[in-house]
Amino acid sequence: MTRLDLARRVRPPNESDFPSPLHSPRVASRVGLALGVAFTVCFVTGLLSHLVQHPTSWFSWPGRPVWLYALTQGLHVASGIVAIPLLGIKVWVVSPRFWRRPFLGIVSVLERGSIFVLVASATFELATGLLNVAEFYPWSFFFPPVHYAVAWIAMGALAVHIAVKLPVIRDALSSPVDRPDRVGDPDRAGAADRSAEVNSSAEPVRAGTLSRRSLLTVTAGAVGLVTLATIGDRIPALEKISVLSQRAGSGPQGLPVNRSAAAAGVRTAAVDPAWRLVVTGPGGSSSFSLADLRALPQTDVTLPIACVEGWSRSADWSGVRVGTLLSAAGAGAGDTIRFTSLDPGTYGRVEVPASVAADPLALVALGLAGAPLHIDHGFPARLIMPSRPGVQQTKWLRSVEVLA
Ligand SMILES: Nc1nc2c(c(=O)[nH]1)N[C@H]1C(S)=C(S)[C@@H](COP(=O)(O)O)O[C@H]1N2
Ligand SMILES: [Mo]
Repeated sequence: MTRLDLARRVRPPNESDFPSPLHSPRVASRVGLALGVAFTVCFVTGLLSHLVQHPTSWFSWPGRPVWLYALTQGLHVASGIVAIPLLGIKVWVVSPRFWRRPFLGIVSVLERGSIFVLVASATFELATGLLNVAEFYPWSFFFPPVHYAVAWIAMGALAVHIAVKLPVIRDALSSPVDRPDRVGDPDRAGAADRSAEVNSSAEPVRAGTLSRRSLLTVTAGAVGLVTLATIGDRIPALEKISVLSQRAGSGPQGLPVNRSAAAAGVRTAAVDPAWRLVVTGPGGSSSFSLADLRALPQTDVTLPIACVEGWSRSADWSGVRVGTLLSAAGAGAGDTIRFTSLDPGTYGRVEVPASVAADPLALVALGLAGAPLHIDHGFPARLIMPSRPGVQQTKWLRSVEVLA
């Protein structure tokens, strides 16, 4: 074999090296439609979660129904999880096009550039989201702002991609998936056998290969499977079949624990008899021992913990209404309330609008499931509010401050 022969043999592939009829815009557009829906649900619910945690003047998040945040965040994680197999299959279906010549030229560069940005940012979002759910952080940046920023890049690239492809998408979606791609179809992937296909009513299926419909069925099956494997994080009744669910099994008092008292370094401080809850506002400052808090009127509420990682569990809490403490401290409707924990970590300080903290269902909880809080659930006192992210339900409370 001459050198020239060898060079020819190891040439980069051509689009026509992938003759399978599965590499068709009719398949790509259908998988793409499902992926577009998943990305949109994921983006909108992620945006909501961001706004809930970063209040702005034009946005307020309702406290009812109390499970609303559990629902939107559950959808966020569930839609991200189904997007993983969808993205993999979509990229495989269109992959022969990556080898189309010419590589250069303004349209080609724009089109491929946007697809590159889309695939890279979407992969980054799905990978970091999944690792975050698994509480594995093999990176040095703080997850939420980066995940949030890259989401905008992905959605921007998705908008460009859909705009560029709209004629192809319309055409591909408006005809049966098994219909052969038209001769000269600019988005036809495999170039082989065109003449043979024109007059036949369905794409020829070679022995041992999947039909397009079967590929779509397999795709739907993959989506169903990953959903069932993880849905127990959100629906306790399905925990048994959810083999991949992160929170299967439960922590003390029937509720999972993300960060234990030992991990937060508060084991000693939390059980110190000198512990006081200090409440400060324009009306002055008061401090409450656990006995003082127990002597105040007690309220029972049933509210879910809805972790940003997608798991949620409902529980019965009892304690003192935050609103009772706030009116004594002289909080006004437009104030911000800061809750501080003994835990010096990221979730040891929470700020919410006074209207959220004064919700009649928002408690400084002292009890859970009919017993005093387990230390891992925030003994002696923790915050629990309706329809708020788990990261804001701070445990091992130390102080409540009214910030004007
Ligand atoms: N002080 C403090 N409070 C915290 C956390 C924390 O790390 N430190 N984790 C939060 C998170 S992420 C969640 S989901 C809930 C979980 O509450 P649980 O452990 O009682 O189930 O607690 C929240 N409260
Ligand atoms: Mo969480």
